[in-house]
Amino acid sequence: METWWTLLLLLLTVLLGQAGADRKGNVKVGGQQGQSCQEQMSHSSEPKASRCSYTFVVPQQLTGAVCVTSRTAASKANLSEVAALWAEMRRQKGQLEELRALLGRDNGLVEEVRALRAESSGLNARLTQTYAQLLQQVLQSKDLTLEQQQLESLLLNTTAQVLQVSASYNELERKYEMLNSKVTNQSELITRLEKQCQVKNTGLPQQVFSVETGEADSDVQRDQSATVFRVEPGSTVFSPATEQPIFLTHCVVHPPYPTGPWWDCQHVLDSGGHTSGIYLLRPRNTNHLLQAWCEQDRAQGGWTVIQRRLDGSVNFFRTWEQYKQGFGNLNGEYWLGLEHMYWLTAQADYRLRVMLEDWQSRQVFAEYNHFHLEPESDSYRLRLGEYNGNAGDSLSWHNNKAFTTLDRDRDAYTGNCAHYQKGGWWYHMCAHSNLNGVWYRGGHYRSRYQDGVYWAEFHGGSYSLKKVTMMIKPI
Ligand SMILES: [Ca+2]
Repeated sequence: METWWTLLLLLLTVLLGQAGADRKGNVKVGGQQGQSCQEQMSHSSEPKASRCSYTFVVPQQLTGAVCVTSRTAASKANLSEVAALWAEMRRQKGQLEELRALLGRDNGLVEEVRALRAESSGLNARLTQTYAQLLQQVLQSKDLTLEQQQLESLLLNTTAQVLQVSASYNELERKYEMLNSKVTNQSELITRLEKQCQVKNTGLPQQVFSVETGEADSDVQRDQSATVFRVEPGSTVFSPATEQPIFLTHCVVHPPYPTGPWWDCQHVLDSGGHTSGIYLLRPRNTNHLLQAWCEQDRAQGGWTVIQRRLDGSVNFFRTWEQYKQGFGNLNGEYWLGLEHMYWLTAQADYRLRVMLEDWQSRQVFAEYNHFHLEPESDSYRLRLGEYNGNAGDSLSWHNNKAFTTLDRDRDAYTGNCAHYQKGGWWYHMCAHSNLNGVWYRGGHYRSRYQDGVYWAEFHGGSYSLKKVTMMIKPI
């Protein structure tokens, strides 16, 4: 800065000296600038010379004089002050710029803060709204749960009522069948008595009747302790207990061979009973009496029928107790009873033959070289041998499975298969065969569940078979 000021002074001096030369003309002392200074010197002697207070310095090295003001110190002070002020001013200006820049940034921050506040307000509003919605949903969910519980309770009550009605209906049906049997029996009794009278009158050989005290004729026996009587034709028979006339349940003519009870139908055949029909059986070493249909005409005979379907006349959607004791009509559709099957198959080694017939009268069979049931304590678990036949094997899948009914669930399914399949069977998860299902007319059936009388390997699960017979025979 000082150098800059010095140069400025030198320039001013030169300009002043030139101006003086222009005014006086021919002054030549050591150069033009020297002349100018001398002239100024002469002027300085004048009264108003104080106005010009220059000091002439003529350095030898310079070609012209250098003018320096006599008030150099003061001027320097003023100039330095000015310079200081300039510097201060620039510094303050700089600070001002910085402040402006900061202010600008602060303004930006303020805007950001405002925007954030606005956004925060928006978020708070949305949060409040979401919370209110959530609360409403929770309240609605509670209401729905309550309604669902009420519906479930209602459903359970309704199911219980349906079961009660179903049980009542079954009971009524049973009573109806019993009464019907009584009427039939009485009619048969009258007919037989008439025949006996005719025999007596005509002198034909006597017949021996096996009779059972009881109410129904061909119903699967209800009283296992029933007594077997030999009745002479023409005699009046009374029940020892009730003194009521005994209903002749069936008439088996067997003069050539001894009367029963027999061990099984093979025993009947071996004893000369070649006619298919109802026989009284008592497995070896037991006092367990039962009646069964003996099939002596098909597959070499000797077969004890344990199950038969042929016309849909009997309802097979039954309870455990009914499946245990047996039900139906020995002349038609029936289930021999798990307990009877157990006693029969416990006395010897048996095989099972399943005979099937479709609605086009095509007949097939499935045979298993071993068949027996475990006792009731093991839910009459099925034990089956190897398959042979032309129907396909739809029972081995049920091997080693317990028996399940609508009121006793022993299957591997989470629900009760008997409810869906409408029968009782050695259900697994659930069935490849369902021979105790609903008897549908015509074969292919439509149902919500696979509940027909089917054998999956023969026409599949949605085809209800026309005729089915399950029968056993000792090996
Ligand atoms: Ca189950």
